Amino acid sequence: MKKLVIASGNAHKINEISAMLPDFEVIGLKDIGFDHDIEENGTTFEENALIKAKAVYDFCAIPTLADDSGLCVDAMDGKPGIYSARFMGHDTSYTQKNQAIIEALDGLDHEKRGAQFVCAMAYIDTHGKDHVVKGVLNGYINTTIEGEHGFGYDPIFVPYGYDHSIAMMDESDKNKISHRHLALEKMVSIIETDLD
Ligand code: ITT
Repeated sequence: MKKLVIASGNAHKINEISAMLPDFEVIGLKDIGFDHDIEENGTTFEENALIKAKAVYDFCAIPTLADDSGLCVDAMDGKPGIYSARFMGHDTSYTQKNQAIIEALDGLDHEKRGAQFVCAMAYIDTHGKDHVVKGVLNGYINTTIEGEHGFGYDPIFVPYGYDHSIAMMDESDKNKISHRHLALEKMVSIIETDLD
């Protein structure tokens, strides 16, 4: 089977990406013995995805896919953005982070509650060449936290055209519309051609 490494320490991301790549053998950082911290010092999702993919490819020389993603809230000038994982500190619970975003938007009308889930993916192929794509899911920030599925900011984000948060969807439904799906849709033909 065609093998690639997912350069992520986030088990939720790895599960979603693996489910969307059923024709590939997806291995993780533990499988290759990679336990370094990667400094994500880029200024964009694309730069950070590339930093992660390169660090892992340089370590193992196996084709590597990395995901840098986050929530951009219009009324917060695009924050937390690339700092989504670090927003309010790594030790703060997502219930607190989600509540803080709802409070920051308190009283705003629906049209001012716009937000995007963004996912940049970087792939380093068998020849060491890099490829970067991006997927964006548009929606809005709800007034309450709802749902148990997914992770992170899913309980407060409602995609346009839906009435409930992503955390109310099961994983297979999220994977049909998510920012991660939209990015992977662009990347999959590149990976298939490379690993053919
Ligand atoms: P790796 O860098 O090891 O992949 P990470 O979780 O630190 O893991 P990021 O730096 O890309 O990854 O931060 C992504 C954060 O954005 C994630 O921790 C969530 O807070 C948020 N996020 C991204 N995709 C999401 C999704 O599908 N649903 C909810 N929140 C998401």
